Order: sequence, then structure tokens, then C-alpha cells
Amino acid sequence: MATDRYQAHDFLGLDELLTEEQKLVRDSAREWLKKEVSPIIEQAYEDAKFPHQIVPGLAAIGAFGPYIPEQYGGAGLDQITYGLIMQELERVDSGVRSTASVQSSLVMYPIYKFGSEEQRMKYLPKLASGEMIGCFGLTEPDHGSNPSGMTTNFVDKGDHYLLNGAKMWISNSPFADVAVVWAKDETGRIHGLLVEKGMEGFTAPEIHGKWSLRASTTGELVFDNVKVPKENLLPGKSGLGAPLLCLDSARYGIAWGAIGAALDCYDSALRYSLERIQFDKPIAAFQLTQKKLAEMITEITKAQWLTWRIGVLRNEGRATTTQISMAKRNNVDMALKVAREARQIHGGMGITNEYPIMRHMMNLESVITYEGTHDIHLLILGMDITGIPAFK
Ligand code: TGC
Ligand code: FAD
Repeated sequence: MATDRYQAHDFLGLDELLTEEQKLVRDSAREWLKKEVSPIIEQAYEDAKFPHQIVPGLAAIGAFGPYIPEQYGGAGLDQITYGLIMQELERVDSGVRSTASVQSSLVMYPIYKFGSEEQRMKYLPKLASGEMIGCFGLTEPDHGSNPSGMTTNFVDKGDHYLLNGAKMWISNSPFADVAVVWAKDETGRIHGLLVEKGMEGFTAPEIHGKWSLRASTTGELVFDNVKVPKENLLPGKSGLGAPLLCLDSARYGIAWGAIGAALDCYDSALRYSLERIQFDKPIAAFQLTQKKLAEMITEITKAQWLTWRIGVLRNEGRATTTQISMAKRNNVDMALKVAREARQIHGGMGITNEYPIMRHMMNLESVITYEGTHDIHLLILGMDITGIPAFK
């Protein structure tokens, strides 16, 4: 990408409702990302390699465990600040936000929420500083939207558990130091286990050939009679509700992140339309271009306010799973549509890596699928408003 010329857009004055701390954290994240990540992200994407050199910087801007208490190494920030950090990360690349989402909401959060004090002290400070990277294993080759059907299982062998099975599509898995793995015990009850790199029988091969989220590494988790120490079971909560609670937190972060990707596409399209001359005028002077831009900023603004409100509710401990589903589903779909319109405004240039549009568009195809597909979120909403589950 050429120089990052991004300017933020706040059509309805949302900034007036943010605290000084929220704006400061967001602006510092934006500044660091512009300087350190924007210049390297296109190459990382083309090489299909997560840029490991940004890990200390991500930790420094509070991207790892923003809302985890400071006593465990987290940043102790509120939910809106967490969302704003995710927005800034995804403004640059969904894969960078993915790495932070997994580390924060799918690894640190379950250890903080369901872990013992020993587990918290052992893992959280190192995960917050980026000294350790984690991953989250819920999805299996035959169980994606329906995780309750999982077959990964463990049996009690007296002084340890014996873990068998496989997980698929796991962000960060090939280089993760610790995996939060969801598996069934002998009664079929789901529990979280902390599986560490190097345990005998545990491998994490990379999945190649992705055309989306290329700057984030994705892999499998394979367990072949892995002996897991008993102290590695998360004691605080069992059942599918435990991983689903983690997903609430990650999906909320994604709702903010998608706004970031949309803002970047809109910003680039607005600037391009003012600079590109056709028929002796900037293309921004044509009504059809103005329609596209006006609709883009309208949808972005609606998403900003929906998501901010859910942030307020989360700060008060009142946001529901369904409200989060509404925001994740709406915002990712909105961002994809904005990316497609922005691509049109850029004409032929829109398909090149001179502009971030195609990268955002391809990334968002993963984002609309992971953490619950677009249709699964619709069914979650449908169940809430009718009282009738239509999953099965
Ligand atoms: P269901 O019978 O509805 O619920 C099972 C139990 O869970 C409870 N529950 C929740 N608890 C806490 N928080 C929530 N959000 C909860 N939702 C449900 C529920 O009360 C019940 O408890 P109990 O005590 O009665 O047993 O479950 P179901 O099997 O019918 O499935 C429901 C469904 C389809 C909505 C759910 O399974 C689902 O959300 N599926 C989508 C799967 C998904 O999102 N996977 C994401 C994998 S992780 C990922 O994609 C990371 S990407 C990382 C990146 O950013 O890079
Ligand atoms: P399926 O569940 O097979 O769905 C296929 C299609 O069928 C979808 O359109 C879906 O909406 C539809 N469908 C399924 N059930 C129904 C129904 N009841 N009614 C109507 N339509 C239905 N998982 C993790 O655990 N950890 C990770 O870190 C992680 N990272 C990921 C990173 C990437 C890049 C990707 C692509 C995925 C990742 N995932 C991860 C997995 C992700 O959560 C799953 O891909 C997602 O939940 C969908 O599962 P599936 O791919 O098996 O699709």
C-alpha cells in the first residue's frame, strides 16, 4: 500500500460521547498502526505470513487483553475502549484484529473467567505481553456451526487426562504456545483444557491456500493420545455455554472491527473520487458516485451507533448474546457491501494492492463466516424474537 492517508469519519459526532481515555487509547493505536503496520501489511498478505515483528507493539497498545484486569497484565480498560482498539486494528487488516481477538477474548478471557488463580498467574501476564501466543479450538472438521456435536474427547487416567481428536480452522494454531481446547469428558460434558505446545502427540499443521485473511495464520490441532495434566482443566465452567460466552466477547469486538474495515474502504473511495478526473470532472461530481458515498457513510454511521450502544450495555453487564449477534451480523455484511461499492469507485485501480479494498473484501469473507456465520446469527435472532429455535 502507498502511504497510509487514512482520516477518520464521525458523521454523527460519536466522539462527543467518548471519554478522553477512550479517545487517547484509540488515537495512540491508530498512530502506531499507521507507522508500523500499514507499511508492511500488503507484503505480509501477499506472502501469507503473520508479521510476528508486530507482536510487542500490539501488546504495547493494549491489544492483548484490553479489558483483563491489570493485576493479570491486562490493560484494565472498559468495553468501548476494547471495541475501539479492535476497530483500529481491522481498519488496517482483519487478520491483525483476528490475532488480537483470539488472544484477548478466546484465550485470555476463558483463562481469566473460568481458570484457577494458578492458571491465571501462569498464563495471563505472558499472553498480555505477547511473550506467549494462544489459540482457541472449538471448530472440528465435521462440526462447525454445530459445535455441540464435537467428538474431541478426554478420559480420566487417574493422574492425567488422555486427549484425542482434531480441531480445524484454528487461528494462530501453528505458532501458538497454548491452546484452549474444548473437548467432551466420558459423560459427554464439554470442558476447556489448556494444551501446551510440545506435549507429546500434539501437532498443529498449517492450513494453506487461503485467499482470505492471509496475514493471519490458520491451522489444525491434532491430538493423538495427548497426556494433559489434570491442573490444565479450566475448573470454573463446563458445558457449551463456556465457549459460547467467550464468543460473545469476540463477536462484540468483531462488530467494532468491521466498522474499521468499512471506514478504511469509505475513506479511500472518498479521496479517490475527489482526485480521479473523468469527463473533465472529479468522479465525485457525478450523482451516481455521490449516491454510493452517501449510502456508505449512512450505513457506517448506523453501525457505529448500534455498536456503541452495545458497548454501553456491556459496560453495565447487560448486553445479550442476541444483541451482539445483531451487531456482528449487520456490521460485517455492511462492511462487505461498503468494500464492494468502494471497489467500484476505484475502477481498475480498485483491484490492485495500491489500495486496501480487495484485501479488506477478501478478509471480510472469513469474518462473515467465523465466530458464527451470517445465517447462524440470523437464526439466533430468529430464536430470540419468536421463541422457536430453527437450527435443527
Ligand atoms: P444451545 O442449546 O442453544 O446452547 C447450549 C448451552 O449454551 C448456553 N448458551 C450460552 N451461554 C453463554 N453465552 C451464550 N452466548 C450462549 N448461547 C447459548 C445455552 O443456554 C445452553 O446452556 P445449557 O445450560 O442449557 O446447556 O446450543 P446449540 O447446540 O443449539 O447451538 C446454538 C448455536 C448454533 C447458536 C451455537 O452453537 C453457535 O453459536 N454456533 C456457531 C459456532 C461458532 O460461532 N463457532 C465459532 C468458533 S471460534 C471462531 O470462529 C474464532 S474465529 C477467530 C478469529 O477472530 O480469528
Ligand atoms: P458449516 O457449519 O458447515 O456451514 C456451511 C454453511 O451451512 C454456512 O453457510 C452455514 O450458515 C450453513 N448452515 C449450517 N447450519 C445451518 C443451519 N442450521 N441452518 C441454516 N444454515 C446452516 N474456529 C475455531 O474454533 N477457532 C478459530 O480460531 C477459528 N478461526 C477461523 C479462521 C478462519 C480464517 C476461518 C475461515 C474459520 C475459523 N474458525 C475457527 C471456524 C469458524 O468458526 C467456522 O468456519 C464457522 O463456525 C462455520 O463452520 P463451517 O466452516 O464448518 O461451516
